[in-house]
Amino acid sequence: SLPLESLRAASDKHPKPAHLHFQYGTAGFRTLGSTLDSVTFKVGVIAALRSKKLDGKTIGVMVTASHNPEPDNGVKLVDPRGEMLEASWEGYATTLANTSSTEEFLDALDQFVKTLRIDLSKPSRVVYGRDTRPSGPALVAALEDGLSAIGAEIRDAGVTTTPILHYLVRASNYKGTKDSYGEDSSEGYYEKLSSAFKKLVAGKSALPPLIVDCANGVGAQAVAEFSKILGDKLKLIPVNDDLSTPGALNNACGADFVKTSQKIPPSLTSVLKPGQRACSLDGDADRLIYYYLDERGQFHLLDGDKIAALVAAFIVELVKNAGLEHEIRVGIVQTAYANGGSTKYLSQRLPVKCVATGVKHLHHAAEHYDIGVYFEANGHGTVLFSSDTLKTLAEHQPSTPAQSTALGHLTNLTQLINQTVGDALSDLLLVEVVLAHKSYSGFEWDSLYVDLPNRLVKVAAPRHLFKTEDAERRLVSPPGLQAKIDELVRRYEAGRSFVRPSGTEDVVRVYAEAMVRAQADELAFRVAGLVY
Ligand code: 16G
Ligand code: ZN
Repeated sequence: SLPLESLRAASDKHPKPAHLHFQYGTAGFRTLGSTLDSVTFKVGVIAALRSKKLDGKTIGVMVTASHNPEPDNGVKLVDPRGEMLEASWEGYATTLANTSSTEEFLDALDQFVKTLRIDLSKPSRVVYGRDTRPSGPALVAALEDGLSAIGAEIRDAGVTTTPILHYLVRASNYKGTKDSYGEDSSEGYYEKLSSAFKKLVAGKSALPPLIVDCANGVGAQAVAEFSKILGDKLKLIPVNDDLSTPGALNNACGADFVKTSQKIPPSLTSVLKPGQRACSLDGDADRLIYYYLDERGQFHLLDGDKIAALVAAFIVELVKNAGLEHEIRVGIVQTAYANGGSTKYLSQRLPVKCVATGVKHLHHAAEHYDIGVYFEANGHGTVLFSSDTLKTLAEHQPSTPAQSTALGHLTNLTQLINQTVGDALSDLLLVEVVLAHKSYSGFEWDSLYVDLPNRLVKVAAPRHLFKTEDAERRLVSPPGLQAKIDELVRRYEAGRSFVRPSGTEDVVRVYAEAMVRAQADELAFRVAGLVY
């Protein structure tokens, strides 16, 4: 049965703030760090129970608020294969997080254990990490209180990137099996990716150095590690790698800043030369955005859509060169935010599916392809290889040296790519591999297709009134609003617009694109006017 005494004592130390409602959303629980103590404690208990439910498999917990402001924080659970928490548990987590007293929490917990028939005699194992936020250590202490109240076997991964935490979960659960994911340590992660990278660029001439904006977050740590191991193979120049100045995290830098404001971080003004590639990570290093300035100093964004196009084209070419185009079907998954230019370019070459925002939706849809490439426009994404594909790659007998080379590259890509979740560092190495193979600069990469001008605005409207269908591309409620949007959109050349409630903030988002800049802006503001 549940260790009620230790749970009661621990729960008393972590009372829920009255009047606050918590919701396990697309990115776990996420809000002001100073309000998350009780939630994080309860997540510790839930993580341990999830592990017991899954026969002692290792569960991950990451404390981070990613690209959000430094005072925010968040906590999310990672399932045994390194994936997002199973959807049905999001609701249980929300219910438990909102219990308002220790007695209520213990009752709900007891009910929960009974309903799900959790065998409490099973072991529980949990690995956890946090980003660099100042509120992190106290939240981790609360998490540890929850874990030890149940008696979980714990492992502290310390300050680490979100994708490394996902890697550790997968590596620890598949250790010593035929599905082994690499050595179960952060060193194992760096080693696995670096050695795949070195094999993939062997014989290629080294690219010019790459500027990496680390968002003043934990990504700086990973960039430093890769720089050490990769040496001359890839020269990384870290900027915004200050982990000690309060308030610096994600402030006027990082992937979200660049994508949203469509300009370079001010801190790069004196560093970035025309034509030079640069990229930005976000605060927990699971998003990546590239860009460059042309000779006229004009900014060119190479976002998640451009990364998807670059990577998918390269993989399709390798599959063909390996003589496997009939065995392996490559497909793309996007969201409504994908630029119309990218969707057009990709659909002429590959099957493309559109799903609702949020990594779990993209990830699951990508699993339906033999090789599934998914990226959100915001720079979060990865590539999944199905287990049949891995088998095909291992067993295929190439009939020419060219086939053998392509097959080798594909196999190395399966090692380079972090298939558990989007990973800024793994994606960075992947992009650099493709650029080296194609001898592309940012300019050639950018020329794959032309982005339609677009605008994203937030509207402070009551988001619970907004319901969508068709992968968030159409509103079903409030009634009548979609017809008005359709009516407006018709008046713009290449016009497209949609409205959806945010899953992470208390706002409604409006996206619009059109053939020319002024029209995209106008359409966005007029649709926003309808919403308000
Ligand atoms: C979270 C999601 C991201 C999504 C964003 C949308 C994960 C790990 N992250 O950051 O995929 O694009 O939320 O936010 O799922 P929104 O609903 O506020 O627009
Ligand atoms: Zn992130």
